[in-house]
Parts: sequence; C-alpha cells; structure tokens
Amino acid sequence: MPAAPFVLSDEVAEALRTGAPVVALESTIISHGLPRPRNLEAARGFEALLRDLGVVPATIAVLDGVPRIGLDDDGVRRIADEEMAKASIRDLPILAALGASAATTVAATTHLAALAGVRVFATGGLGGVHRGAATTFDESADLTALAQHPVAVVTAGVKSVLDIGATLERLETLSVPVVGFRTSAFPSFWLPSSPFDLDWRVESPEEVAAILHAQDAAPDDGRPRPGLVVANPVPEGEGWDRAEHDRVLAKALAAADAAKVRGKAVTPFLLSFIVTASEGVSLEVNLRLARNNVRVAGAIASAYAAS
Ligand code: PSU
Ligand code: MN
Repeated sequence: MPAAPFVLSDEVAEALRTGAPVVALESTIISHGLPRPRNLEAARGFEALLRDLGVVPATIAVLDGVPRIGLDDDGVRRIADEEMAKASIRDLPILAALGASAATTVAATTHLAALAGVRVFATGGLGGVHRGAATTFDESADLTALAQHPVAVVTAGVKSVLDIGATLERLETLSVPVVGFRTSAFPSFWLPSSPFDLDWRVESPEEVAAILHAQDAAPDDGRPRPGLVVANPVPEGEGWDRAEHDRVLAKALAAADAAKVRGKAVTPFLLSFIVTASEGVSLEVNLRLARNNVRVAGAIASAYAAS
C-alpha cells in the first residue's frame, strides 16, 4: 500500500476542523540550524509560545517515511536529537519510499502545510539566493515553494550571508508578495534592517489577516496560489552588533569558500560556523528573532481565524 501523503496530529486535525488558529513550524531550523541541546529547548519553547497564545503548533517533519503535521513529545525529541537528513520538496517521495526520516526546510514545510490547509508558518530566516548564484545557481527552493503554495511565512528577512537584493528580485519575478511587519526595510536576520526598502508596510496582525483573506478571495484560475512573506525584524535592542556581525560574516563566507561547501550543506555550514565564530552571540540573536516570529505568526493566525 502506498504511504499516506501525510498524517495530522489529533490536535492539529481538530483545530483545522473547527477553524481554530494553527501555525506551522519547520524542523530544519531545529535539526540543522541550531546546535544541541539548545535546539530541543527551542523546539519546545516555540510550541509553548503558541499554546500560550491559544494557537495550536504544527511542527512538521518526516518520520520513518511519513510526513507528520503536528509532532508528539517523542517526535520533537527525535528532530532535535537524531541525525536526520534535510529534506526539500523533491525529497519527500524518496523518504516515503525508503521509510527514512528528515527535517523539513521552509520549502518542504510550506508544501506540507499547504496540503493540510495551514495558512500561517513561522520560521527563523527564509532561504534565498546565495552570493555567487549567477555562477553556482544556488537559489533556495524556499522561493519557488512560496510562489506555488498559499502559506504566509513570518521570517526575520534573509541572512546577510545571502544576496539579499537578488533574493528580493527573485521574489518579485515569482510574484510572491512581501510586506514589512512594522518596518519599511527588509530585515537581514541578525540585524533589524538592510539597505533594501520594501514597497509595503503593515502595522498589525489584522492587516496581514486581511491580506490573506484577499488572497483567498482571488478568483481561482487554476494556477498555483502564492504565499506571502511577512518580514519581521528582530526587536530593537535584541539584534547583533553590526561591526561584529560584519567581521564574523566575512570570515564565514571565506571559510565556506575555502572548504568548497556546495549544495544543501551551504546553509548549515554557514550557520554553525557563525555560531562558533561569534562565541554563541549569533545563536542568542537567532533564538530571540525566531521566538519573535513565532509570536507574530501566532497573532496573525488568531486574527485570520477570527475574521
Ligand atoms: N535560515 C536560517 N536558519 C535555518 C535555515 C535558514 O537562519 O535553519 C534553514 C531553513 O530550513 C531553510 C533552509 O528553509 O535552511 C534553506 O536551505 P537551502 O539554502 O539549502 O535551501
Ligand atoms: Mn542551496
């Protein structure tokens, strides 16, 4: 018998059935983006933040070949503790066929959230166009996933290890709308801003919910429906020191180049190099911005469910 396309936890199934607010959470940030043991504490913390807001968390991962939307305690522990592959959308059928487990990237999480009907998703930072992509073609499938699935992702912009300008250009080409949440500048993950201004700024979760309802109301012409990028800067005073950031970033890019890191290993390599080179400072900023994204996503999901 073919594997089920996905399995909902009882709690997520009930919330979707009754129209209660649900927020999707990715697992690659836990498996490949944060070091142990802080990753387990973070995974549990993100879920607890949502529950405190009356929102059901739907952490997404593939366990033993089965995509799971909503994990139990053991599932959360597994994504934090086990050595797992990093899965994008294209990996899902392979994992199903082999019965293998993997953490899902923003792309794969968006895909599974859309299949389940989860409209709002919180991550740390979205993937994007890597520096040098004009020759390496290294552009995250996160961007094309958002062009093809109606899921709003709350992100602290994209990391400054990427080519931020090229990432925004690709989002424009792919017709993925981008709004700044209480900001007019696209944030750059550890820093609350970047040199790139945004066309649209929103001030409240209700305004984002209204955009989602407007997307839902658009006539169905049979084409894939896009998602939404909600760019949510790390709160004032909680970001990284800019000079320190610039110094560590330059070292990380040089190290990745020297180590000839390629493909899906690039993002985890850079993240872990930066945690070490910053003596953990970048990690604390990463955790703060991710928690802030989870809180804002929870407020958006609540406003969406209520309107
Ligand atoms: N950015 C972060 N932390 C992360 C990631 C991105 O600050 O953990 C993860 C996300 O899961 C994202 C993925 O979807 O990296 C992008 O990887 P790639 O560049 O290989 O598409
Ligand atoms: Mn890549």
